[in-house]
Amino acid sequence: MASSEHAELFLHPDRNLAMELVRATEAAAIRAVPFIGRGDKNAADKAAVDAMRKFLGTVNFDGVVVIGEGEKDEAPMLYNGEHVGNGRGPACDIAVDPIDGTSLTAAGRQNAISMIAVSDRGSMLDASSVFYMDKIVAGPEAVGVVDIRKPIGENLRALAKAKGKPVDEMQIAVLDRPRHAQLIDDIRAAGAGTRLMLDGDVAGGINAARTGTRIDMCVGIGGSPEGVASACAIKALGGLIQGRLVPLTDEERQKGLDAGLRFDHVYEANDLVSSDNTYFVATGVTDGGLVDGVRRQGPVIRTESIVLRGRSGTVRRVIAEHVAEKWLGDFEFGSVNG
Ligand code: VTB
Repeated sequence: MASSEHAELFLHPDRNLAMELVRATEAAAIRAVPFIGRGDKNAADKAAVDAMRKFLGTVNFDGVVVIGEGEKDEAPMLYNGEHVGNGRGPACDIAVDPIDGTSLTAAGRQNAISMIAVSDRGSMLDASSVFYMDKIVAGPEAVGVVDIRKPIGENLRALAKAKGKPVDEMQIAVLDRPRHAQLIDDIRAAGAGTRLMLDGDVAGGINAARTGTRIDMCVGIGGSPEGVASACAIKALGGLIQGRLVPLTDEERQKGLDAGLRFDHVYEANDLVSSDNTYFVATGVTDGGLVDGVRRQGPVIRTESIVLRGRSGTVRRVIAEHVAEKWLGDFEFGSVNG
């Protein structure tokens, strides 16, 4: 290999990275299993964080956590700014959510995932000073057709037309929150159906952008970190994502302004993640519309993951069978069956 090629390989994440990172989301999902339906979301999160960090340490890359478990003082691991990976290899930004849906996991509900998003160093928006982002996510047909500045009814009709289906067949994912009462009314008044989510708008957005799913669009106010992580996936899928930051207090607004964030701005995919070299990996913790949850099948523990790579647009579904015995030492897998 020519030395410039060699240098290039180490400057940017290469093709193997996502396939290696899937081991970290698999490990986090497996370790979260004993906590499914046990009512303790912090314990579930801690188990997943520990496992993810351990596996990340074995991967050849030099990652900086842009979106993690929070500030260093409150988060002992995977805090914003922490270096992860073994330090050898491409310099990356990384967004981690060892469990998106800790409450879902603790309650034993569907749709909890473990996820990692990666892009070239310096390319992810650090929106951590403003918690909420109003988002709209849809598939490739929506690009140039749907716009977050327009009323939802107009967007629905435009997307239905672009997809060649009647509006009454459109299904829109929205987080089930009181703040979305008007939005939900407007979607239904326009003739479409809602798919209300308890949590997990990253998975909702990916399902909206992929072909062959039941969701056509994902809208509403969710976490801004989730918006940036979703953008890595949506870029790989060629879909549409737009976001507007929603400060709740004057203090948060000021913190956002100090961090260089804007409130009069529609953040497009490229504003959320400026690189096209993105990766997104998610493993199911509990069963969901995106991926199946972890399940025990006799001597194996089965995981299902989705692996997206921006440069090629490839979507991989990775089913892994882990030797249960190797994982069972530290905890009782109990009656886990998905
Ligand atoms: C969403 C959802 C997440 O945070 O982003 C949400 O996708 C936003 O906050 O799973 P609220 O719960 O306050 O609405 C989560 O629920 C948790 O990170």
